[in-house]
This record gives sequence, C-alpha cells and structure tokens, in this order.
Amino acid sequence: MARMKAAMAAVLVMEKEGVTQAFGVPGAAINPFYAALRERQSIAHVLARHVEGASHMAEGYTRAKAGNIGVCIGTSGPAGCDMITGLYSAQADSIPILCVTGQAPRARLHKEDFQAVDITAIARPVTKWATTVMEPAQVPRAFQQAFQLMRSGRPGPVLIDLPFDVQLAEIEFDIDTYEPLPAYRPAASRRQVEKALELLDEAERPLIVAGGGIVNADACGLLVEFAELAGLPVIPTLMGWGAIPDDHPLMAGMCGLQTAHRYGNATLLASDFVLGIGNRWANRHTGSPEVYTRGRRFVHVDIEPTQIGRVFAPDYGIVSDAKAALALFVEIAAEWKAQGRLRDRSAWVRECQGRKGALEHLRKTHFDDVPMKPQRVYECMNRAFGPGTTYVSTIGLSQIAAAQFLHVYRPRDWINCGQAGPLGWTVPAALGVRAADPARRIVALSGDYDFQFMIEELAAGAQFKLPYLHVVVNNSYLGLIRQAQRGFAMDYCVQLGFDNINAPEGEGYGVDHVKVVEGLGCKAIRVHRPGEFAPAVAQAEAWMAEHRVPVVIEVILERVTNIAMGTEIDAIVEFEPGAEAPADAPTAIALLD
Ligand SMILES: Cc1ncc(C[n+]2csc(CCOP(=O)(O)OP(=O)(O)O)c2C)c(N)n1
Repeated sequence: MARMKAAMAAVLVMEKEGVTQAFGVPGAAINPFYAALRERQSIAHVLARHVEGASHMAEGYTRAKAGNIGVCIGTSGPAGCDMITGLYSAQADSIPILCVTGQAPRARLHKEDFQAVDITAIARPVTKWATTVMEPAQVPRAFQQAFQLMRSGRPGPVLIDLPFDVQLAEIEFDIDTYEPLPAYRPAASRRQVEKALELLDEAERPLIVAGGGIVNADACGLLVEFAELAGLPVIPTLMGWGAIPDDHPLMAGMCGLQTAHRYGNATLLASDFVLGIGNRWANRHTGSPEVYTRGRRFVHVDIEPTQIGRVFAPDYGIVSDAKAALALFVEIAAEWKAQGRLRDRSAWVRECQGRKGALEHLRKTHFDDVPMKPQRVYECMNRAFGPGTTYVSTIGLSQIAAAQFLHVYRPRDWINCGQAGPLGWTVPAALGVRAADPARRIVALSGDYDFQFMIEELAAGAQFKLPYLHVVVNNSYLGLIRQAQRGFAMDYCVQLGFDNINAPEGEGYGVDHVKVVEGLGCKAIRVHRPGEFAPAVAQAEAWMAEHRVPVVIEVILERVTNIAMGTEIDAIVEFEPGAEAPADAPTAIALLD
C-alpha cells in the first residue's frame, strides 16, 4: 500500500487505463492535478488557447483511433462551462472523452467562493456521468468507474470534478494491483440474429444502414463481409461514412437531409427492408420519418436499449454491440449460403449500382468560374488527396458539400461532428487527430466562420508541432444560414464581410486569414483559381515537412448559397444555381448541374 495525494491516485489510474495524452488549460483550482501530471511525466499535455478547444481536441483524439479516450482538463468555474460544448458533441456522437475539472474547496462550495459553480449539474444532461468527488478516498474509484462507463454500452463522455482540498488530501491507494473494470457490451443471441435474417429473407429489396456504432465497435470489416456474403447494398449514415469504402460495389450512397447523395436517397426509397446497425435514425439521415418508413420493414440493432423505438418502432429490435451482432450475421449468413438458403440479390444490387452511375443522380463539379464555385473546390480536393486521407469537418455548407462530393475509403477517415455541429470544432479536433496519430494525412475543411471561431488553437498546433492541412473555403457569407432563411428575414447585422482597412486587395471579405494564421505561427496560402489548388497543396506539404506546423489553404469562393439545401427525401424542390430557396418551400435542394 502507498500513501499519496488523491490527485496523484487519479493520474496513476489514468495511466493504467491507457491514457498517454491530455489537452487542457490550467488554473488555480486544478493546480494539484497538474502538479501530479508534472511529477509523473507520463501523460503528454497540449496547452489549448481556449478550454472549449481542449474539449474538441480530446474528441478528435478519441475519434482518430479505436480504443482511444481523449482527456481534457480545466479549472473551476468558467473552464468547465467552456467544455460543455465538447461534452455535448461527444455525447451526441457517442464519443468517450474524460473531462477533469478543478473545484473550490468543499467547505466553501456554497459560500460565494471565487469561480465555484455546480458544474456537475450543468454537465449532467450532456454526459454519461458527472460527479463532484467529495471524499478523497473515492477519487481513484471515480476514475475507475469513469473508464468503465465510457467504454460500456453506448460510449460517451464523463466529467469528474475535483474540489481543491480533495485533490490535496492524502489517501491510501495501491496502484500495483489495480485492474480496469470490465466494460459491459451486450451481445445478440443466435436466435435473435436468425430471426432478423428470416425477416430479411422475406424482403425483395433489402439493404443495410450502417451507423457510427459500427465504426466505434471497430466492426467495419465484419460489415463488409456480411454485405458481400448476403449481397446487400449498404447506406452509411454520416457517422458511419467510411465503414464501407466509397468505391466498393455495395456502397449505395448516403441518404437523408443535406449530407446525402441523390442515388442514396433514390435507393433508400426503392428498398422494402432496412437492417439498421449501430445507427440512431437521426433526422439528418432519415429526413421525414414518415416517408422514410412508409412501405418498408425495419430491423434495428443497437447497443443502447433506449435507442430502439425512440424515433419510430421497428418491426424487430436487437440490443447488441455492433461487432458481436455482425460476427453472428456473418456466421449464420455463411451457414445459410452453404445450405443454399440465402436468396440471390444480384438483380437488386445491379439496380442500385445503376443509380450510382446514372447521370441524373450525379452533381456537376467542373466549373471554371473565378471566384471559384464551391463544387470545383471539392473536385480539386478529390484529385489532390484521394484515398488515404483523413478529413475533419464540422458544420456549414462546406461540411454538407464535403459529404456530397468528397470520397472516404476507410473507417475514421471522415472525422465529423455529426449531431451537434458547433462552429469552431474543426481546428482543435484536427489537432487532436494529429496528436493521436503522427503519421496520417489529415485534411481539415472549414467555412470561414467555423475557422474564425477557434482560430487561436492554431497557436497550439504551432507550439506542439501538430501539422495538418486546413482547407478554408471562404465565401464570407454564412452560406448555410443565409440559405436556410426560408423566408425569415434574418439578414440583420450578420454580414461576415467588411472592408478590412489592412487588406489592400479590398475584396470586402473581411478578415485576412493569411495574416492571422501567420501571426499564430503557422503557414497559409490563398487560392483564387482552380489551377492554383494543386500547387498550393504541394507548397503546403513542403511547409509541413519543413516546419511541422498547421498549414492553411484559403480558397476564395463566390458568395452563393446554391449548394445542397436540405431536402426531405420525398420532396426535392429544385431551384437554379445562385437563386435563393423558394420562400414557401419547406425544404429544397439546389440544382447543381
Ligand atoms: C456555435 C454555433 N453557433 C451557430 C451555429 C449556426 N451555424 C451553422 S452554419 C453557420 C454559418 C457557417 O458559416 P461558415 O463556417 O463560413 O460556412 P458556410 O456555411 O458559409 O460554408 C452558422 C452560424 C453553429 N452551428 N454553431
């Protein structure tokens, strides 16, 4: 047995649970925890420039690799509040991160102590567990339970709040015999999977909807194996994108609102049976649930019991970890195939493949306009980057267009804040991905507003040598929001563009991103024409190799909103490029060709 400060016990548990990296911002109330980190020197630390940035770095770190758990640290009061957005986006996308906050001493918690706030109450709705540890001896156990909870069932974030005197208190704790608690992951039974396959067998045009749960469970190989065995087209959700490679013959496209392919929507509407695995039926994927469900049967497999029946009642539900379920789907489908019991789906698969290649379902990208049309930027990106690239993105027209135009070939190569979509997420998340993986090619994508939200985190990238390439598509226009006006006259003091007194080009685009980026210790290059993109990438790569800092390619775009308006999958209202969406349209999609 050993006597130690509770803060030290917490750090030792984190070590045993596999933590090697943390992101944070110190402050007086969390100093004892930082002192323990310093003493151990076992957990690297990236100093964020904003505490929200630290929380998104932790998310990027978790999302980058199976098994990772990102850690973010902040002091009492405002620091925890700043990390709420990261906890929300982690919870919404089923991403485990551990948030550690300092707190006022126990005896002063309700005595107007400086920066004392009930952070656990604030964090509770956006975490799996939020706790202020009031007994020092409970500290190592709180951390032990946190790791078990984050890994059990539907993964998600936990917040542990440590009063100052609790961190400093001496406790007895034996780290040598410490063991992580086993995670709880329910598994489908053979009978359940047989029943699902029996229902599937009755269908004429079945397909799989593959959610982010498959990526989280590291089960993408099994998904592809099962789809190939049973001859089933696969529609990934936005969170599941990459679970099957874009160029796989069974990848049928994404469907739903905004981040969808026309052929994906058409294939979903043509199907009569959907096997959803590790997905939530969120409205970005379903569009209108009435249209989505009409005329087809559903089997839903999810690790979280309360997800089944939440959006609509499936014909059959199975509570299971995606990997455990898919292993059984593969096993039983292989047996049935050997017995000649699996139906031949080749005609249906050919029909779906035909839609994928049909001109009326494709979107034009090859525009030569200057300023550039956004579609052309994604064409340039596909040519410049290709397979083996990890894209990081959050929200805005850029994210929507990325989903429509870019290609993803491997799990975790589309790192996206799918459900919460907070502006500012992209820079810190990309830094977190780099901290998790020193080798892969990382390309982040932002609109100019998303980029400006947390631009200061580039300084952390420069300081801690976290190079990645950031494409900023600058329309200086709040494209998505302006497009989403739908008749509301929101255009009141919300112009991003202004005449910057220091910008000699006087384009009215406002912020000079190149200057700001350089001021933060990174490199940047501005692109106006399609032909300048590839040389800019070559320059960016040379800079990254030489300086090991983030590099930004800013592309000046035309100021339009004519890309990828949301659409309910039954009601595509089309309008001309450059035109505003019809005011009375509940949803609309721009004609891009
Ligand atoms: C924290 C936060 N505030 C507001 C929004 C609403 N919002 C979504 S997209 C957007 C405009 C984004 O502009 P930009 O990043 O330049 O991308 P664009 O749509 O022009 O490509 C806004 C304000 C948000 N998603 N997150």
